[in-house]
Amino acid sequence: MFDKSSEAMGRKELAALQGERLAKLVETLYKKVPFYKKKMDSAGVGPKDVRKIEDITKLPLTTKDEMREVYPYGLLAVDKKEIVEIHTSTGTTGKPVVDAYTRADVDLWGEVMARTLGMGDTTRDDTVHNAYGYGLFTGGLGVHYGAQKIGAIVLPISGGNTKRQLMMLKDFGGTVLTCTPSYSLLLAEIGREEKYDFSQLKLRVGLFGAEFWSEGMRKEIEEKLSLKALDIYGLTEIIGPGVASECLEQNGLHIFEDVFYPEIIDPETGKRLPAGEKGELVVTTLTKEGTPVLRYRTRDITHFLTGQCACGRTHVRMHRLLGRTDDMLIIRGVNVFPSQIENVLMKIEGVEPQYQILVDRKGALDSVEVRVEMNETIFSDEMKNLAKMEKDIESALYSTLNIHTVVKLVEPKSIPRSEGKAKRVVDKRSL
Ligand code: DLL
Repeated sequence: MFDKSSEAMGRKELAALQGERLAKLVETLYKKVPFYKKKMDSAGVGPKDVRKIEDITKLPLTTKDEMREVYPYGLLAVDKKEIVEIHTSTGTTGKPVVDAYTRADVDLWGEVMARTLGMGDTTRDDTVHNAYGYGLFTGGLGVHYGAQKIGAIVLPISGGNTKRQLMMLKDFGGTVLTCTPSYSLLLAEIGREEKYDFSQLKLRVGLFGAEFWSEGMRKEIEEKLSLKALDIYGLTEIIGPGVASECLEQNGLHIFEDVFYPEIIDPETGKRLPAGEKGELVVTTLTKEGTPVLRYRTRDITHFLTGQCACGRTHVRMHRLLGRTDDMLIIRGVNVFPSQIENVLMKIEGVEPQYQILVDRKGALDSVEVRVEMNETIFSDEMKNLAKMEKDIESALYSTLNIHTVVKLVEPKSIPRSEGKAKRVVDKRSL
C-alpha cells in the first residue's frame, strides 16, 4: 500500500509534523517514564526545550544496555492494562529488550508493514508466503499484520521444514516471499534438489531482511528464485520490521520518517553527522504508545542517500546496512566488517553466498580463516586450480582489508544452513 498522504508528503510539512510529534512524545516520556525523566534531568533538558524537530539533538541518546537495566517493564509509558502484545530482542546473553505494544501500536505496525509490502506492489490479489519465524521474534507477526491490513492472503508457514515449504509455495501459488536472505537461498538450494523450477512458480517479489546481505547476494537470490529481491529493515527495540524498506527502484531503503525519526551520529563522539556521512543510525519513535523510544542507538552503520527517488516517495533513504558497531572485528589492530568480506567474495565467479569467518588467536597473533563454499562446477575442478583460486581470493581480500587471511574452499553444502539469521562469524578469541 503506497500511502501517498504520508509517504509522499512535502518535506516542510513533514518536518512540522515531526516537530509536533516529538514535542508531544517528550512531554509524555517526561511525565510517564522515570527512566527518561532521569536521563533528561541529567542532560539538563525538559519538555519546554523541545518545540521543533531540530531540537532533538538537545535530548540524550539511549543505549541497549540502559534499556536492559529496566527489564521487563521499566520503559512502559502507559498503564499495563493497555498492553496487548509483547516481543523481545533475540540476544542470547543477558536480559532482552522488551517492546510492549498497545492496540494502537499493533495497528501502527500493521500500517508500516503494509507500506513495506506495498513497496513490492503487494495487493489483495497476492499470496504472501511468510517464512519469517513467528514468536517473540518480530519478523513473522510483523509481516502477518501488514498482509492482513492489505487484505492479501498470508500463509503463516514460519521457518523450517523446507521441503514442505516448497510444496506449499507451489500449491498455494505464493507471489510474495518473506524470509531472511539466507533462508531464501536454502529454499533455492533444496528446491533445485527437489526439481522445482522457480521460473514456473508464481513468485514475483521477495522482502528480505533481519540480517546483513550484499548486492552480490541479491543477484544470486534474484537469479535462483526468479523474483525481485527487496531489502527490508527494522529492529525489535523500535517496532520490528517496518522501520525502512527498499522500493522497486532498489536504490536505498526509505525510512518511514513520519513515525520513525532517523539520525546518523558519529559512534565515537555521539555527535550528529551531516547528511551523506557514514555513521551509526539513531531512531526515535514519534507516535508509539507502549514503549516509545527516544534517540535509540541501533549500532547499525549506514548513511543517508541524497536526491529524489523516482518512485515518488519523499521519505529519506538509507544505504543498505554496512555493518554494526558491535560486529566489527579488530584483527591485529585493523577494523574489519564481515560485510566487507562478503562483498569481496560475491564478486568471485564459482563462489556460493555461503561462507563463515573463523577468528582465532595463535600466540599473540590473531588469525582469520575464511571458509567459502564452491559451486558444483568449481568443485569438480583440478586441485591445482582450486589452490590458485584460494590464493586469488586471499589477495582480493588483502587488497580490501589490508590483512592476511587464509581462504579455504570447502565442498558444496558443507557450511551449516540457517532457517533464520545466519551465523557468519565464529570468534574463538572471546570464548
Ligand atoms: O531482525 C526485525 C526484522 C525482521 C527486520 C524481519 C527485517 C525483517 P531484531 O531481531 O531485533 O529485529 O534484529 C535487529 O537485525 O539492528 C540489524 O543489525 C539487523 N537487520 C535487520 N534488518 C536488516 C537488513 C529484526 N535489512 C537487527 N540488513 C538490526 C542488515 C539487518 N541487517
